[in-house]
Amino acid sequence: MNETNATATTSLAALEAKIQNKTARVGIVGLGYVGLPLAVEFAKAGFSVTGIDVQTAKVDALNQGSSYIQDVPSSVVAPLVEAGRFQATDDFSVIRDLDTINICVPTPLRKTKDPDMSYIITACQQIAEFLHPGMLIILESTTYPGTTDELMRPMLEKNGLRTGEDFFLCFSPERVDPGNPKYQTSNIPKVVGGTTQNCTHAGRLFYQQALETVVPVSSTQVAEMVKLLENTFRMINIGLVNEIALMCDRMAINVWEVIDAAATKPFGFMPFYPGPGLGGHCIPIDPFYLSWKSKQAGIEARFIELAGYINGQMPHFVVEKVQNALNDATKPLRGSHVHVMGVAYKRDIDDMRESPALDIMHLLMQRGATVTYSDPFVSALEVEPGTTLTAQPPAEVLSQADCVVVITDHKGFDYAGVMDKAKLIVDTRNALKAYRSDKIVRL
Ligand code: SAJ
Repeated sequence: MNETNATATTSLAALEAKIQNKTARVGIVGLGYVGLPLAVEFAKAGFSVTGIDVQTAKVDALNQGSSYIQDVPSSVVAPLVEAGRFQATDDFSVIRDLDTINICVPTPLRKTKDPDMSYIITACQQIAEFLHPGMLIILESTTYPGTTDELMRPMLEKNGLRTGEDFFLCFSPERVDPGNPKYQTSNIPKVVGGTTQNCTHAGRLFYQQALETVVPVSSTQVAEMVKLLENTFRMINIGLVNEIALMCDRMAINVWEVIDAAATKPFGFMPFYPGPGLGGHCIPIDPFYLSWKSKQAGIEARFIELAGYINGQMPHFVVEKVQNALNDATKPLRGSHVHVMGVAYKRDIDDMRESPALDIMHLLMQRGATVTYSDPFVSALEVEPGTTLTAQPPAEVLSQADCVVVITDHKGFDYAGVMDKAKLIVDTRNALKAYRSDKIVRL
């Protein structure tokens, strides 16, 4: 065995032993909706876990046993902190004493729809400073195929350490679905692919200590692409069903009835539903990481671009529905009071990122409407720079509004009360499916 292989064998064997006897000191960079649940799973599995985040408020809260992530209650965090299993810090130098690092930082889009890699680059620069032989580094942030091997690897090798020999490098897509009562970090199958076979082996062994199912793949690029396929699949199918809704609107066909009937097909079909637009931090964004990279490879991602266009048109379509519904009641939109029910990007959560409600409310105000809203999860929002609205209880507003628009169909809303008090309703989510009335205008 030559020296290189000997080094790899020694480093891998040492890392394997630490992982298997749970003495490996685990580090998680980025303590958001992905990083914190992952940190807790490894702490619960018996590892000593150090969370690293640049936001000191998060660090302080966690060290006091207080969680800010809906799916990770403080009652779970506090005992782990007290037992010394979990601690948080904003000091990256702790990495010199850690054995594994998962990077769970944001990967947003720039205004130009190009990937914003700044968070990954900053994290890598910090890790490279303290990287030492025997470490396992795993990127979990959703990104374009090639990021791990083409961008991260050279940065981590800058001090001479070799990937797959001195340290081990993998990509593993995060599949966290915030608020999902059935699937949480521990029981969602975990795909992992390494730069080399040794890397994949180390990544697989690592996740097997804390998660129920691990799915090894042959490279980091395959693992990166898996995530993009999953979320592009959703975005394009949502775009398709939104286009079907536009067709049905023109042909006076109830698209919701069409979808429900199509969904009775026991194979070869999966229902998606039209809506007011595409929100969230994954679905509207991840596919553009793929289209950006495929363009570089010389292939135009036309499905992604088209679906992005259609989904982006839905807020305008909703505003047209409101304007036409008021017009049919001989009321101009300008000067009318429009009340929005639900502003979060999807039901029963408090997340406003990329929420289509913001676009719709902005457009309504631009056309002269007075806009109010109700949302039990969102107490206030800045609909335009300098214009902040606060949530109002539906009972106080429904009968005053000229038109009520259901944008997000939170389960907790009193839809019977909406039916009883509202003069006119535009329902973008089929939340009033059980009601028949001329005052309901459906998407
Ligand atoms: N939406 C529709 N019609 C649909 C489904 C969704 O208009 O049929 C809209 C939603 O209202 C929302 C946006 O699309 O504005 C995204 O909704 P989503 O259900 O995809 O929820 P997300 O953004 O929380 O997506 C996450 C993703 N999880 C990860 O990336 C790890 C996604 O892969 C999951 O499939 C999704 O949760 C889920 O199934 O809940």
